[in-house]
Formats: sequence, structure tokens, C-alpha cells
Amino acid sequence: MNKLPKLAGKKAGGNVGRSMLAASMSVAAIAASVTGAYFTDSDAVGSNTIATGNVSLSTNPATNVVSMSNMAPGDVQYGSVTVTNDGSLQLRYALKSVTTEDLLAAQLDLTVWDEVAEGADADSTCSTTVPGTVLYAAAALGATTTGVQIFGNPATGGQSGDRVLAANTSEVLCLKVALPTDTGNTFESKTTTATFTFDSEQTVNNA
Ligand SMILES: [Ca+2]
Ligand SMILES: [Ca+2]
Repeated sequence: MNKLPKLAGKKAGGNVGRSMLAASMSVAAIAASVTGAYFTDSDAVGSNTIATGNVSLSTNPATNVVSMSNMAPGDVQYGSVTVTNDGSLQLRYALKSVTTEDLLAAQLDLTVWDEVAEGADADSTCSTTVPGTVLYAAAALGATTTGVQIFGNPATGGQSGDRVLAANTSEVLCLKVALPTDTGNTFESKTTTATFTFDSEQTVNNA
């Protein structure tokens, strides 16, 4: 900017025109740079955090829900298991039973029900009286290899029998295992061990 007075004071002659032209160009450049200096502002909007949820199911007890030794025809054993959604997302789950052998497993009668189905006796403790509505009605304890689907379907999406549990909630399942009175000698001294598998999945965006 302080070049302007020097340009105006140049000697007369051919340089004057160039000087005047240069001076006017400088003024024009200054004018351009001044008009380009608009007031501006920039604002940062932070804290745009995306966090994923999780699917997590646990059972209590985590093992040995129901067992009996030296069982005889007519004997009945009861068990209960609390199923908890430990995750942050609602889930649905299915239950499968795989046994170590097929003969006794098929002869035994397993019944599974939701403790809440006990109605007036819904107190989180399993009754020895099977309610009218059950999840699995007096059938095989399980089977080897692919097992027996006790209820629900582990395939993606909601299927008949899948049980829905909201985050941080739990439910009590009741089990009854009976050896029918018509069980013959073929089944003496047999042992079968069942593994119950709870398959769970998110329900959101997964109809
Ligand atoms: Ca009860
Ligand atoms: Ca499913």
C-alpha cells in the first residue's frame, strides 16, 4: 500500500503512462483484495459417536440343569434354568438338545415350559405340576448328531417358537424328565448326557 505515493511521484516521460497504468492496476488489485475479504465463520459440530450394541445370552445354572442317577421306570426329575439377556440389544433364542446316545434319550420324556405359564403359581420357581401350555411336550430328551430342536429355530429371522427377551431381562424355563413306567429291560444300565444349546440373535432389522 505504501508504494502508491512513490508511483505518483515518478518523472514525466514515457514512464509516466506505464507508471500511471501500473498505479491504477495496483489500485485495482488492492480493491479486488479488499472486496474478497468477506466476514466468514466456521463452526465444528463434534461428538458424532456411533457405538454398536451386542447380543449376549447366559444361563443359570450354566451346566447340569437336570440330572439323575440310578433312575427307574416311573421316576421323574425336575430342573429349572434362568435365561438372561446380558446384552444391550433385544434378542430371540431357540433351544436345541444334543445327547451322547439315542436309545435312552428317545425313551425319556422331556417336557419344557415357561414358568410364567404356571399362572397363579408364577413365582419364578418351577412347580411340579406341568401347566396347560408348554414349550416342548413330553418327547425325546434329545438325539445325537443334529440333536432335537426343543423350541424355536436358530435360522436367521423370527420363526415359530423363537423366544424374545428384551435387554437386561430374564425368564425361567422349567424342565421335567420322566422315564415311563412301560420302560423295559432294554433300557437298563444306560446313560445319556444332554447338552442344551441356546442360539440367540438380534431382533432389530432381523424380522
Ligand atoms: Ca412357579
Ligand atoms: Ca430364529
